[in-house]
Amino acid sequence: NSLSVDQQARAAKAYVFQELAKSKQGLEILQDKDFVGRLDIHFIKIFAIFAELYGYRHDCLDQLVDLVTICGKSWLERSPELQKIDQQRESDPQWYMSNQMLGGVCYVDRYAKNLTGIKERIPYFQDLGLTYLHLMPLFLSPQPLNDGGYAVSSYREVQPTLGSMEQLRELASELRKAGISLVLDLVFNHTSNEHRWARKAAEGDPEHSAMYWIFPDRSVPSAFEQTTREIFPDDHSGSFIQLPDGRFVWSTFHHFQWDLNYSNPAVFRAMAAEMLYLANVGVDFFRMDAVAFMWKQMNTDCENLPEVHKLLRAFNALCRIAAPSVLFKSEAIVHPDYVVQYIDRSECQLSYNPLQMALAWEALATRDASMLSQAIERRHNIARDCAWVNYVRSHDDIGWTFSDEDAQELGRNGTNHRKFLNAFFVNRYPGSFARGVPFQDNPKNGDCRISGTTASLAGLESMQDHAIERILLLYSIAMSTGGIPLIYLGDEVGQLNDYSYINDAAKTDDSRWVNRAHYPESRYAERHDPHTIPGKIYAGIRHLIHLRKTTGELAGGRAVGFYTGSPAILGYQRPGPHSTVLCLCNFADSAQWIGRDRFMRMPVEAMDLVSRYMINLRDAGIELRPYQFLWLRY
Ligand code: OTU
Repeated sequence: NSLSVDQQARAAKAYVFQELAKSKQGLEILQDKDFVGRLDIHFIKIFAIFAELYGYRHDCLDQLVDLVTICGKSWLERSPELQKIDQQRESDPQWYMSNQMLGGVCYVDRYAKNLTGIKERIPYFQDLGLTYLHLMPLFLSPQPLNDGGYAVSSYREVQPTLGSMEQLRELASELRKAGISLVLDLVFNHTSNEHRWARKAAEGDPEHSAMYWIFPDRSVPSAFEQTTREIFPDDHSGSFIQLPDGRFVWSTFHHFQWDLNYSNPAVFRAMAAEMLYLANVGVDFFRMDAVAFMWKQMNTDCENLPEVHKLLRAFNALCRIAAPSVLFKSEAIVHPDYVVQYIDRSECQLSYNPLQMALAWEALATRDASMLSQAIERRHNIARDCAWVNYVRSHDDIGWTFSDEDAQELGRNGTNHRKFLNAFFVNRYPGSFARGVPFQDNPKNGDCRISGTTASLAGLESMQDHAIERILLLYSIAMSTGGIPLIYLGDEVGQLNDYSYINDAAKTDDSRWVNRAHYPESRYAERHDPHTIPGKIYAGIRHLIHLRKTTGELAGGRAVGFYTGSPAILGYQRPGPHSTVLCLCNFADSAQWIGRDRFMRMPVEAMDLVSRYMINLRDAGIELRPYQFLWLRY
């Protein structure tokens, strides 16, 4: 106890090494210089976290021995191809900050039927310019209810209708050859009720019961529920569901998704093994699903607790040792103060940018970019060498996760404003162009979120003027604020809402399926015809991609605000080493002016990269057409 963490870590490492040396495999691990070198650097982090979370347990050190063994085995099994990538990326650690980066995301079954179909689409992905492909969860899961794959029954088996693990491995390698990184979900917070661990727990096996939060009666669950939030109230109220044997199990999301109990080090160890297994299949980025919920503590809301960060840091350190090129993307769709807490080189290097996403839609609804502008100035710049993943739409709902305090400063009441936004996006507000669908409308507390595709929310479904311009405006922002832009595939041809989910018993209660449409064959077929709507959108998106990839200033993540003096016009600057790009976006459906005084101390003229025209900044100011955006280099 009187020893420093450093000294304790050294003693612990000596113990771990001594235990490893007892087996043939352990000796083999210890002989791998690269591995031991990285272990030397990162062991202390893992040890310190283990000691904090699990130090009270008599078996803490033996758990560590097991963990290091898992890491060592995994490293020895890592293919030469992946080890080469590890090396390359270690010598270029900021590779993902490049303006060449461009993401795409799709469902395997809906977009391409199966893994073979995805492989056949690689030429399209390459042609589009993707360097990052997120495939929605493709693991074995219960049928037909599986939350779009987020109820995982085995992290080591692909859902048979999609293909096999061998095919996934092959796909990862084909993608790599095409310059595309593979992104897969690590559904860390829960497993399905059909996972082997869950089945054993349901049978009453004590060791497996201890992997979940299972209680014999309602007393502890009810105490927890005093302070937890209902996430999917349409599925069940509260945070627990009852098992057939009368016990209660924690399930934050659906009743078939059971939360793992990370206060048990066996769970940490088991999930570490699953993670490293997938890393060796060839995953480049793990999308860390629903991280906010991974730790529970009585009398708290059980979201974003400090222990979650410790867990993520420990998992990250394991990758640094056993799969050094693998990086994490945080999926925390929560209050912006919490979102940033996950972003750190030693935690999650990437993070979704839910605030920018939601506020871009907010600005379209209000024709006022003040909140978005405030967010870019105040909340955009993040930890060094970390990147936002900027998206317009995802497979999920839109939650209005802005900070009430930020809104208040601009004279908006958060609660009322969310009510307005929900009404606007489900077309219950006069003049709305949006055709969204409510998600998890909770009458108990007034919570509600919005489902719908980019095109339907932007006015294409209701055939309103400017729909295409609105789509391109939002994508222009995702492409240029810094970090990695992510295209929800189908958006590039104006995918509309798909209401067929209503007739499917397994989907009808989850409106997010409206924005999880099948591959829009006919729209893709029209994409090269500039007279069609898909053709116009596609050409616009292609142009944006080209601009992004040829504009060096867009690399990295730093953005600087720019006050335009017009609430409808958003301004932000992307400084490069030699020149700066000033982006201006008009959110109004009428022309808007920026006065010449806003451009004082700037050059007289600047090139608009979007139109290739020289624009005079100082004569009379600038007029922007409805929904026009300019990228001015000066
Ligand atoms: C994620 O989203 C996934 O993106 C969803 O598709 C899953 O249903 C869910 O986890 C469970 O696996 O509530 O509405 O950040 O907002 O993690 C989406 C907290 C969700 C949650 C987020 C979750």
